[in-house]
Amino acid sequence: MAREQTGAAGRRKANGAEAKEPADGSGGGKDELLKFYRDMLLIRRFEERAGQLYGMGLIGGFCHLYIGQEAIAVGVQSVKTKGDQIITGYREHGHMLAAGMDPKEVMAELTGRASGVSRGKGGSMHMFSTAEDFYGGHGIVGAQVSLGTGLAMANRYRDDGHVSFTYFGDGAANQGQVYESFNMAELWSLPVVYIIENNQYAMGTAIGRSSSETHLYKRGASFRIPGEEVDGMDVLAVRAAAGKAAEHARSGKGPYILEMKTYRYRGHSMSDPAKYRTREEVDEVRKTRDPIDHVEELLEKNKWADEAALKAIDAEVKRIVADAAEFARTSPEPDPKELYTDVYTDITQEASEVAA
Ligand SMILES: Cc1ncc(C[n+]2csc(CCOP(=O)(O)OP(=O)(O)O)c2C)c(N)n1
Ligand SMILES: [Mg+2]
Repeated sequence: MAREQTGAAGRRKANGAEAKEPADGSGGGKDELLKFYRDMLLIRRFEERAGQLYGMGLIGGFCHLYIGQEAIAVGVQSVKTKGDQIITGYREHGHMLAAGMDPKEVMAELTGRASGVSRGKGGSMHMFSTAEDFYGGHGIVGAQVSLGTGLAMANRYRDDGHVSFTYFGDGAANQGQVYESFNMAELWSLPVVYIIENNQYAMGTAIGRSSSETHLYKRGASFRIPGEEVDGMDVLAVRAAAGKAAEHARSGKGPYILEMKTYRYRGHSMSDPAKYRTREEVDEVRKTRDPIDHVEELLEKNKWADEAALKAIDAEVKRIVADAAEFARTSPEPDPKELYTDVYTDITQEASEVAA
């Protein structure tokens, strides 16, 4: 198939071994694996199309693609229950699709249309949907970590059993507010799972050039927060680790850190000189560690899907993405009056509701 990897055979050859069996207790039954496959493929195809629309000048501003990292959002959010919150940075399209948001609304937000999830006013980096428990979409590196910790504090205050899934990158892991948040989260046993998407680079800076401790799962040690390194290219490993971490947080034991080892195939954003890594490095990961190839192998090995079945899923996904792109291209732009909506919350209204 013509997506950004060379096919399951390439991975098997490069590894010199058969694909792993689903690990005990991590799920990986037929239906679940097919769903993971479809959900990851949807993200990849969506992102490929977003890249094309950007090239055609239909998307303005910044745009950061999630290609290569699909197993993380899909695996983590498979353990989410309704009411658990998701919050992340600007590389966010995949998290929204994995949250079940309508690809049409996400694509229309990218093209700045009124039918976009943030009514065309947020763009790629600032999408938001409390209906889907999605709290952004943040352009300030690391800021979502404090906000996600605040969401967990609200959960604790309401004692509602919900968990905040707070994602951030390897670059964000060096921000000061992350550690203030860690301290409070452990001190008050807040139900938050910190998911560090370590894709090895912060813009053009390799992690080894900017971090004295590159094993980011250890970063909570001085706050007594447990941490674990996870193969972020293996959706079953992600799902298993996320399930364990969420259970820890939900049962009142406080925060948990998951360092997901992953890789982004595309540039940091749509303009990236790509001088900081070699073509061979990128190709090697695509060939040997691709998260979609991995599930494809498992499905074929277990005889849960043959080539025709996988092609049918791809065709369905492509249709969804084509419809989303068409919707995003043809929907009207927001009315200029929208400049004045959603700017402030009407606190007088809220206060009168509380009083009543
Ligand atoms: C506070 C702040 N500093 C710097 C930037 C510029 N900036 C945007 S993305 C980025 C790199 C972040 O890398 P990482 O956290 O690894 O996330 P990734 O892009 O790899 O997903 C930087 C430095 C910013 N947006 N906010
Ligand atoms: Mg990074």
